[in-house]
Amino acid sequence: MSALVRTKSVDSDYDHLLKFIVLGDLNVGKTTYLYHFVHNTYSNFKSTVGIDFYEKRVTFKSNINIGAKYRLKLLLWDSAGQERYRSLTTSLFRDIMGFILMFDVTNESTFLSVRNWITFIQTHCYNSEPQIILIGNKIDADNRRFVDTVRAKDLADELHVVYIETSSVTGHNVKESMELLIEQTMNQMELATQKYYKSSSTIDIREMPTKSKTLMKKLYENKNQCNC
Ligand SMILES: Nc1nc2c(ncn2[C@@H]2O[C@H](COP(=O)(O)OP(=O)(O)O)[C@@H](O)[C@H]2O)c(=O)[nH]1
Ligand SMILES: [Mg+2]
Repeated sequence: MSALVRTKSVDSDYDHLLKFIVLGDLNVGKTTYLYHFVHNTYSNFKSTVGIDFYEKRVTFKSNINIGAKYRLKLLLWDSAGQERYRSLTTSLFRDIMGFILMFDVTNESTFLSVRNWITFIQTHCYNSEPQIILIGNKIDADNRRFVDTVRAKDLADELHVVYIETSSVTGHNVKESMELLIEQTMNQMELATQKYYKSSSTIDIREMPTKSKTLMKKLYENKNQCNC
């Protein structure tokens, strides 16, 4: 089963486990962004050494299974930047479902690295359609801005990813950008799950997301009743 349809065991206290990673050059604000999202406040960190992760629980209202609400456990991987992406452990990428690719709007070279990061993700990610959000961070430092919104948006369009501007200091769009990645990932996961069970002639209820079990069971029964 792909990472996208992997879900919790029956007794755990969440419905889905989502693994995201924040990538980008050194000092773009990755650690500050994650800290702000998890703790809802700003803290000035020292640069990350190696890779670490944060955990956060959120609830999510499904767009696909209308009325369904899921308890999500987010595992948010932080990473060191610079050219060290080459040495990032690629096995980590196996389960990553969503990527936050960050650059610093006050530092052009971090913007110019975005293409390299995209290539890196495409090369190492096991999911053929990874969910990626491009973030231009540090918009509070507007007087030092080097990369304007239009230019960043053009690149995002070309790369077929969503572009959002944030400030990890003020918290502007921090929650919103993470919520968008969650939504994109959950939509993709639920659609893949539906497709999987619709096309399956046999069904193993133990493999289903608990919250979707009743719904999927109904779907499967309807499918069996259908003559088409
Ligand atoms: N002005 C401003 N500074 C930021 C922002 N985000 C991070 N920083 C600062 O940029 C520096 C590097 O941040 P850090 O999170 O360690 O970057 P990382 O190497 O990508 O993890 C720190 O001094 C942060 O306080 C932001 O949104 N605005
Ligand atoms: Mg860091």
